[in-house]
Amino acid sequence: QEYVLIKMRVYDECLVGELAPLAGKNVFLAAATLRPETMYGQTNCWILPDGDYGAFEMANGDVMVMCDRAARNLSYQERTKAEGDTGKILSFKGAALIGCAVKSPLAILEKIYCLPMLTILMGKGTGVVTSVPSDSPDDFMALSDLKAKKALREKFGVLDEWVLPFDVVPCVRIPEFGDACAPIVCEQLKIQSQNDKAKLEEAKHRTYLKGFTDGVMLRGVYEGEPVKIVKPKIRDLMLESGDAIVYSEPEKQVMSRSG
Ligand code: ZZB
Repeated sequence: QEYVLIKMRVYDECLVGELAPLAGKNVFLAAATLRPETMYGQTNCWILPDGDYGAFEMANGDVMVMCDRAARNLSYQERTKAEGDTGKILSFKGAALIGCAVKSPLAILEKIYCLPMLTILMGKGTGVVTSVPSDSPDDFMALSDLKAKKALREKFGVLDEWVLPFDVVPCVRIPEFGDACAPIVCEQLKIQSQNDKAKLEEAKHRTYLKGFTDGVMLRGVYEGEPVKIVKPKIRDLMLESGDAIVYSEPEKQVMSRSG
């Protein structure tokens, strides 16, 4: 599987507390995505609060945050100083990242926050997931849960201002669903929460392929153009600017929740 790793720049003022050893460095959260064309619609970043994460120094001096397994993979993709050496400089639980503010490439919103998502799989991607609630049913439901449930926010120390002001940012039009397919499909299927696994799977089926085959860009330099034509161009744009890198993962990597 080949992902695009989006480099979400952590605002310097967030490098405090457990993250203080990273102060003064260029720190990025590395989010693995298959939908680079939806990056305009990012509203937050998802983290598993009790997941194991680390900060890794790359060959170019950037520090990237992800799970160990992803860093190990990158260390064999010529991204670290020495092959097989992840360059780990700090270990922490996901909880340390909640509330961290980032500037993410292409995002219309200047500042978005790290929030808890309980369904993140640590055996896939980097364990850092960028959130596009306009086009991803999982993201839409996880954000809706946090907005609706004060107790959930309190449980994870999430401040209202990190969540309540954030609404979907449409970025792809699908004729059948309008300018934001995820809320529409979640409504159609009467999905209740981020834990409604079977229905969310169905929602993903209904939207994933159509976003590619029928989607039209609503944002950016390719506004008005079909997703199926410009998706690779938007990916290349981010790779060329250095805002993203390619990340490959062995197909049969053992799935574990521990990373
Ligand atoms: C932005 C985005 C916009 C995504 C969208 C999806 C959608 P797949 O096909 O199952 O491999 N993701 C990445 N890593 C994880 C993880 N560890 N745990 C949970 N979710 C993860 O799914 C790849 C997508 O799953 C990635 O692409 C990422 O979210 C998420 F409009 O990034 B995506 C209908 C889906 N739409």
